[in-house]
Amino acid sequence: ETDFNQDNRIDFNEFQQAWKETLKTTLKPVSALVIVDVQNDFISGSLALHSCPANHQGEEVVPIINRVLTNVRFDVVAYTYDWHPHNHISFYENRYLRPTAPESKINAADAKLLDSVIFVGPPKVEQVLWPAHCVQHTRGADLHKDLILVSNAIHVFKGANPNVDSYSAFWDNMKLAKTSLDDQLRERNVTDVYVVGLATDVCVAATAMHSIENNYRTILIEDACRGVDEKEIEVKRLELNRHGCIFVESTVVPGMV
Ligand code: VGL
Ligand code: ZN
Repeated sequence: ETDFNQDNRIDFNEFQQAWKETLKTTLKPVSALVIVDVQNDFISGSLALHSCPANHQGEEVVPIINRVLTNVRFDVVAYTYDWHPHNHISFYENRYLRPTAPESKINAADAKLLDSVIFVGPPKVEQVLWPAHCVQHTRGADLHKDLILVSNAIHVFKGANPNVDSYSAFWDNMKLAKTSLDDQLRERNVTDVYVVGLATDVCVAATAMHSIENNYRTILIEDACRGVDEKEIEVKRLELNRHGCIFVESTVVPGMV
């Protein structure tokens, strides 16, 4: 039994081409800071009031992200927005709007806040029921007022489909639709993606995972994130680590003083 297989040998030119690509990113990395969902509802609004993300400490990420933004010369900055219509599937308040699938352990009508329910669809999806949050064009969906906004940034809006949630800023939870983030990063030749924001174990983790899947060198700046659940944060940390995500404190990011 051998791994060597005549038919699977890579062509020498292909090999050389692959190395050229590797060398390009090794010698000249292009960095992007992706700032995930630093919106009022996750800091002082509906989710924070239900002691959901951030353990009420979501606002602590703002000065840290600002420090990173002002000290580190990122080639690209992207802001993501949770951006839901009022009838969104993730809202606890909307649990009567859709029929529960027979295999769901909990009927949506009997569900408690943060329970997970399977809806019939289409598409059939398992969904955690969050308090209504980040409704499009409301104050709760605005970025925190103290967060520095840089010009020429990318702005990505996700979760606009009423029937499918989107934790990641790259794909929705069912991978039915891609946002523009990957194309926009690629257009700018980004190789390295630094992820910060809210919530560590939900949208930050999902975004970091898809960043790795899209072959970006992915770095999560831990002190610039806050999460919902300590256990879940650890689970996601191990999973991301296993897939090659790098975890750092903001103080060691090149350029930080
Ligand atoms: C998020 C819960 C629901 C997040 C978004 O941004 O982490 N969490 N929607
Ligand atoms: Zn949401």
